[in-house]
Amino acid sequence: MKHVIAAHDLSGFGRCSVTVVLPTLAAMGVRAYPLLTAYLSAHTAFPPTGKEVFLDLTREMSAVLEHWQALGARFDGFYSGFLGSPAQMDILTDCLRRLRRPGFLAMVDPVMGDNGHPYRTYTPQLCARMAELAELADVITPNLTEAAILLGEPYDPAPGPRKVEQWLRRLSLDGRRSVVLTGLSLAPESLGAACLDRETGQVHTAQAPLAHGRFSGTGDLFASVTLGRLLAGHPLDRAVRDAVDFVSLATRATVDRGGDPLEGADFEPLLGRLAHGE
Ligand code: PXL
Repeated sequence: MKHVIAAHDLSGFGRCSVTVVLPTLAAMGVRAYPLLTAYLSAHTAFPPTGKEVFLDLTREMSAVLEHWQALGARFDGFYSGFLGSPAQMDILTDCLRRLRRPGFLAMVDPVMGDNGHPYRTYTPQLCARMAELAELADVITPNLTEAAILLGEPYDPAPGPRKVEQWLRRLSLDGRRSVVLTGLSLAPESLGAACLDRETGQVHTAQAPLAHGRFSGTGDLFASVTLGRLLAGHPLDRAVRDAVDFVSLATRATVDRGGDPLEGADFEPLLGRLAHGE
């Protein structure tokens, strides 16, 4: 069994981050150790009410890592997502530098925004530090908004194949890291991803039927499935294909039962399919 540090927030309302990451990786035979960045009463895409709880856990993160070190923990991978403060980037950068060894897999999902806008809690300073953390990753999984922020380019909701390939190559930092560009629609009524595998230098795309609605947490679901497959030894294109298919399945199931996309996708009843490699 692979052991992975999962640095994400815990949001009470709305499925995203650890409430998605832990069950998904568990279903794929990966043991994820939650290193909580923040506790939120609800994820940040809910309409503001003035009653939001945001508990920043930056101080606790260092102490947690020290405790794990004292317990002699050994990790095969690292996966970070939503981060709550610039200081967290320092802690995680330091942690990654210490943990990296041959065979170690570091995935940074540079969670910063969606639909052309940064999330409410993401300042320009936080975005700049996220880019620094992402430089240490073996694989990054930005959506189109995050890719534009990382590259300092204007947001483009519908880039064509040539631009996608250019962006993938630039985001790979000369082939030092693999890149998965998510939330990419290459044909009407379809949604998926494109990836550049640093092992082969090749670009692949994957598309699946689109479910209408702005779903929360699907980036976390997508990255978790991709990571689970990579840790099982599958190549990046297969991992991305499976992630695209699974997110499509879960979001369409949610639409079919009339679920609220803000609450996230109903992925839990489908997790058995991941376990069997379907
Ligand atoms: O799914 C990304 C994410 C994670 N955590 C929190 C969020 C979001 C996106 O809105 O608000 C708290």
